[in-house]
Amino acid sequence: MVSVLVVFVVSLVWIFSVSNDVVATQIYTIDVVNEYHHDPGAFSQGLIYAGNDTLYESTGLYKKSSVRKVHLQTGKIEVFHKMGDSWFGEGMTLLGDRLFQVTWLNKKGYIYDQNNLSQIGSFQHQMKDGWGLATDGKVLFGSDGTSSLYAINPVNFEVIKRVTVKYEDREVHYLNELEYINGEVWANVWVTDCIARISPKDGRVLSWVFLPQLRQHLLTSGHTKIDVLNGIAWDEENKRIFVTGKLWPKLYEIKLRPIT
Ligand code: DDQ
Ligand code: CA
Repeated sequence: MVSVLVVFVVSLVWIFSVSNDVVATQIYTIDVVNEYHHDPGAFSQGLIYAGNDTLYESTGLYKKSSVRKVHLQTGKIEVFHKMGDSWFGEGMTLLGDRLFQVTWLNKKGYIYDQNNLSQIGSFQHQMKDGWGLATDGKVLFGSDGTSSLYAINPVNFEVIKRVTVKYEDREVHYLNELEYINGEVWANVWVTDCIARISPKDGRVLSWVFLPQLRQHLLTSGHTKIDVLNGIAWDEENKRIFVTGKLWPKLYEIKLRPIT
């Protein structure tokens, strides 16, 4: 009788801890700390913070794609590189002193000098398409609009590793702009107001950031031409997170606040 009771209690504790694990996925909302001007003509596809109040941004759309060096406080474009009319700029990251950028449907990427944005190289990659790029300082992380997250060798551009991104047991598709933050890869999920915080080791979504208020506020204040949330940048030194969107007139510094 006593042993039956012990088994029962142990099972209950076990079930509770397991189910608790499932509901314990942290969900964050955000608070806006600062807002800055952002070029409303920038169809943002890649965003990086490089220190010294300097952002780099890659923009898309045929005939309009570009790479920019932007002053954070003013939103002023300090250096502008226009891409060829037939290219659609996508994710971009800074590794060493070079910017690596992918394009949408061509499996082709470009390498730029971070100072003058002159094109100093190009590469072919093995992802389905080019969507997001980020780096941990060693490898490139890439997304291609599927649920795959790739680790890519920055010298020969071969895929070192591919994980399927999953929240619990469901695949998370449409992974877009990326940022590497404290061992995690953060990803904008295309056409949602959500950022997935992913373990690059196994693709597990560790937590979610929900931030619909930014796009909604822009819409209700009359900015009806805006597109989706896209663009995450991380200032490692000052622990600042920046986000923006495609054709958004603002770029925001945000802080996360847990709501679960
Ligand atoms: N992507 O950034 C999510 C990868 C692609 C966005 C494409 C938006 C549509 C633009 C129209 C393209 C005309 C072919
Ligand atoms: Ca980024």
